[in-house]
This record gives sequence, C-alpha cells and structure tokens, in this order.
Amino acid sequence: MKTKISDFAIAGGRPIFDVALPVGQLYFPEWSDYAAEMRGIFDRGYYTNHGPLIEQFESELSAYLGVKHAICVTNATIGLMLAAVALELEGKVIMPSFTFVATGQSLLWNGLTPVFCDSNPVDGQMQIEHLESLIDEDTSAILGVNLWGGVADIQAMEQLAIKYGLHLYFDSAHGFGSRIAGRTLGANGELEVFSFHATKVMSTAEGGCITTNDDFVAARVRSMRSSYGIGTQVKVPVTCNGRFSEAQAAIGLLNLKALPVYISHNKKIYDRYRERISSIPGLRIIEASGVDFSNCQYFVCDVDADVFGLDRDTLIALLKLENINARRYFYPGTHRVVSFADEFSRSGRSLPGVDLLSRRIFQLPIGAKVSLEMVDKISELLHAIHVHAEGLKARF
Ligand code: T4K
Repeated sequence: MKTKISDFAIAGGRPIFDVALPVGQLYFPEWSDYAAEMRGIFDRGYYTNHGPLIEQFESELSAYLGVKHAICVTNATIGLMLAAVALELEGKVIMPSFTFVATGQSLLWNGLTPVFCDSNPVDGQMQIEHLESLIDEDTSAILGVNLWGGVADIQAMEQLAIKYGLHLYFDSAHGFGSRIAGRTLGANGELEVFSFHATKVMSTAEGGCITTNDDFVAARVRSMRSSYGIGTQVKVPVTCNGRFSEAQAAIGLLNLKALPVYISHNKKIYDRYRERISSIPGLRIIEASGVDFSNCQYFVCDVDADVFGLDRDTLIALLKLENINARRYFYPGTHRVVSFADEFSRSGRSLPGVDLLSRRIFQLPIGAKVSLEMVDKISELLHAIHVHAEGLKARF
C-alpha cells in the first residue's frame, strides 16, 4: 500500500509489479497440447493453403457463432479490406472515427472515402442521429464498429440501411463471444469481421475471420482470399494472399474449446475491478453496451481530471512507472490520424464526442496474465493516486 509520495515509483519507490503487466488478453493453449497439434502438422507435411485444421476450425467457428460461413483470414485488417471488395462498395462509407486505425485504412485500400461519424461519450459507440445526417447520394455503406465487447445500435443501423438502400457490415474485432438477446455476434448485417490477434480473447496469435449468411458474399471472399481462390470460383476484381495457416488453426481449435474458461476469467477480473474502483471519485467505468453477455475483453474507464485530480495521460504515465501498461484505445480518433486528417479538416466538421473519448478513456489490464490479487493491487494504487494527486502532479 502506498501511503506517501516517496512510495510511488515516480518518486523512487518500488514499482507495484516487478514485470510489466500487459493490457490485453494473451490467452494461449497448454504448450503440450499445442506441441501435439504441431506434431500432426509436421507428420502430414501440410502447413497452409486450406489444410484439414483450417477446415475443421472454420466449421467449428460457424457452429459456435450460429452463422453459415466463417472464412478465416490472415488478420482482421485483411478481412476488412476483402469485405469492402466482396460487397462491391463505392464512393463513401460511413464509419465511426473512434476505432482502431485499421477500420479506416481498409477503406483507403479500396479507394473508398471514409465519412467519420461521432460517437457517444457515455458508451463509446456510434451516434445514430449523427450517422443519419451524414448519408447522401454518394454513400454506399455503413461500416459499424462493435466496441469493447459491447455493440453499436445494430437495429437502428439496420433500419437506416433499409431506408436508404445501403450496405451494412460490421467490424466486430472486439466482439467474439458476446451475445445480443442470447444470440452470439456473427450474423449481423451482410457480414462481420472478427480479429484473432493475441490481444483478443479468441486468439490465433495473428488472424481473423469473416462471417456471413450470404452464399454469394462468402464465395466472393473465398475467391479472393488466396491468389487462385478456393471452392466455387466467382468473378472478383482482385485476389490476394489472405490465407490462414495450419499453425494458426491449431491454436484456434484449442482456444475455441477453452473460450468459456477465458471469458469466465475475464468476467471475474471485470467484476472485481468494478467492485474495487467504482467508488474512486472521477473514474467512471464504461460498461459494454447493448449486449446481455459480454466477452469482457476490455476494462474501460473514463477519467474526469477535475474530480480525479490528474488527467488521463498523467495517470497512464504513473501506472506505466508502476509496471502497469494501461492503454488509450483509441488515440487519436481516426479523423486526426495522418492519412485522414487533411481531408477531414477540409470538411470543416468536428467530432466532439470522439475528441472527448480519445482525451479521457483508458483501459486497464485484463486477460490471462491478470489475477484477482493483481486487480486488488491496481485498485489500491488507483485509490492512492487519487488521494495523492496533487503531490504526484508536482512530480511531473
Ligand atoms: N478493428 C478494430 C476495432 C481493432 O481494434 C483492430 C485491432 C482491428 C480492426 C484490426 O485487427 P487485426 O488486423 O490486428 O487483427 C493492438 C492490436 O495489434 C490490434 O489487434 C488491436 N485491434 C489494437 C486495438 O491493439 P497494439 O499496438 O496496442 O498492440 P501491442 O502489440 O502493443 O500489444 C499490447 C500489449 O500487449 C503490449 O503491452 C505488449 C503486449 N503483448 C502483445 C503481443 C502482441 C504481449 O505481451 N505479447 C504479444 O504477443 O495494437
């Protein structure tokens, strides 16, 4: 317990953890199970290009997600790039600015124009009223982002897509395993894209998948995913190498089996944080919105600097010195990232919700490397930082 300024790492005190605690998931199978799977791959001498493990993984994924097609790709960024081609988008695509930069980049790679929508500071999700005001005759699609194990207002987006005749698809990189009214994400809009990056609850180290109930869209994605396609060939404008290897599928199969255990661990950590830090003045927990079951992949807080005593960036810097890697996801909003900023400033628009979120939000560690005892230590530290905020500020 840190009771005086000299106890804090910034003032020469011992950091709360000896080794840096990462922010994200990092759930991996038992080494012996993985070794056995790798042995099988080596015995078969078949390492990639749609081998038996990826076939099995895709079929288990569609069963788990309750969707007809699950098509694995190298990562979610490639998945989003393929999705825009598969849906034959053109012109403008409306998306939230408050997302990982890959969402917007996938549109640039397709020569599409991202139109940035504001987000709701309460839960970080896209603002529907603003979305509707951005639709014009050049708009071909809405690209919704389901953030932090919660979801955007999918129903409202579906209604807008029908009303204006737009395509609708989702970046669900954060959503694997979350449920709306008992239904697992995966079958919303024309397609959804999931990420299996190591920092996600369902991991294949790198990886992702596109899910859809539409046979034609699935055939187009399969025709583009490898240079020469797989399955029924349909006409597509381009192909690429977005393949998924047998080694990724091996990790995926083992992790999918263990997913309920991972999510249940996340939930325990999440609930403990909630119990321990909700009384700290100036910190507001941002709960996963719109779902009745969340994968609890992220623990997100908003910092009100006037009440807490320190701003978000100073708090993150202090936590880092204590070997806690809290992160600002996302900073800055995509409309302020180099590739997009000039175009956005020419538009003369502003996105106050996104700017507020990117100034105030941070994420605390959750996932495989985090125990309940660690949450207690982190929570005590946050209390202590609040109590000593003035003195700590003076140290910067
Ligand atoms: N859409 C959305 C909404 C997304 O959030 C993302 C990705 C995408 C699309 C695209 O998905 P992918 O193409 O990546 O499949 C991370 C991830 O790289 C990225 O997947 C994720 N979202 C984004 C929000 O965060 P970084 O730069 O913060 O990750 P990194 O590598 O710095 O890792 C975070 C922490 O974890 C560090 O403390 C180091 C530690 N770590 C990381 C890895 C990878 C480990 O200890 N071991 C590891 O293997 O981007």
